Amino acid sequence: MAALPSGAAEPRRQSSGAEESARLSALRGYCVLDTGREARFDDLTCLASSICETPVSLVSLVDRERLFFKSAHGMDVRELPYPDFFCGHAIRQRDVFVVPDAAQDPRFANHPLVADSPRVRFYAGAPLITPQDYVLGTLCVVDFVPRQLNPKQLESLRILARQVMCQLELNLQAMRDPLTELYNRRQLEEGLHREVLRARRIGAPVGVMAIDVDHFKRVNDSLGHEAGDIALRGIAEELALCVREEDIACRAGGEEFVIILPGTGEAALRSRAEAVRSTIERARIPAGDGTLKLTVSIGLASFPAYGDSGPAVLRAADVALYKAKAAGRNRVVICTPSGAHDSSSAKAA
Ligand code: GH3
Ligand code: MG
Ligand code: MG
Repeated sequence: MAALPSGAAEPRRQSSGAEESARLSALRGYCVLDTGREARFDDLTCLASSICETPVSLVSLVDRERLFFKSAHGMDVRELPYPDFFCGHAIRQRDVFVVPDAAQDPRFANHPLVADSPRVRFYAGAPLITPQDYVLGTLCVVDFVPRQLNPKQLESLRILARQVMCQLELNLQAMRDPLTELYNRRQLEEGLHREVLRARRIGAPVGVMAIDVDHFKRVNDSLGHEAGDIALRGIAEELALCVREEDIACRAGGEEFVIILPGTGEAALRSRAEAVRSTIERARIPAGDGTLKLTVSIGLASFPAYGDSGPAVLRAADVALYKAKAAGRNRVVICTPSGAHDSSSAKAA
């Protein structure tokens, strides 16, 4: 017997595949999955447990095939392979989702965590709603006896969920380059480090593209710095169109960009890079009052073939980029692990 608190908004309609994939993409954009514990989130779950008088409180993010807990108060758990458990239902609501007694609720009574140890009985989860209206997960409280929250506790849970969302937003701002809204240099280094660790664990490759706009100084010199900024934004928009959900597109600095491609080995990396190069070559990049034709040079490298750490792979991609410039620009170069190079997709500049 599930119950919404009185005054709760109507449940959101079941999300379509496209909506769910946009939601997952938004969740990945916050770069919080698989990150470690942080006191500012732990403080909020501690407060939620204390105010709601429950032994457990979690910041739960609903990923494609799991729940990832950014913070877990009162329970030593990092993730659960049950995306459709309580939190999976809670993210389809606009208000707190309450299950007073899971053992009496046909949706949850047979779930292993309800039927067996730890015999969860009570759940209340406030949705974590982004400014773009995606629900990433919940701030939830859990108990092992049936119960309810009083109106003050419900309101406190809503407020604390908004505070969790504020922390996630602050993270996002600290990760983004303000001009292009791509990830910044710091996130490039942290993201690459994280992806290399993950790839090492699962035995997968990580591809890296180092991208530099050709003769960009001429844009500033002829049209002015402001038009140059507009052109950089236009290039970033074109790059963003070339990336998949799991890729990390960054502005490394100036007119240099890096795309991290988890799970992408050499052959796929070459063809993805060639697609980026030709996308930019074909695009009309806005600048000043008109548009510009610009090109990029791209250096490629991948983990583990070209380096055994994030910085080593990035250095190898930079060496390849330097060679692409020296060979005439508007081309893709991948260095061989021994340092020789081949121009896989050379075009006359
Ligand atoms: P190359 O093909 O060798 O890369 O030539 P380039 O002119 O692109 O390279 P160079 O490194 O000489 O110049 C980079 C230019 O990018 C110089 C700098 O003014 C410009 N630039 C860097 N950051 C920004 C920015 O944030 N806004 C603008 N408008 N220009 C920038
Ligand atoms: Mg440069
Ligand atoms: Mg350049």
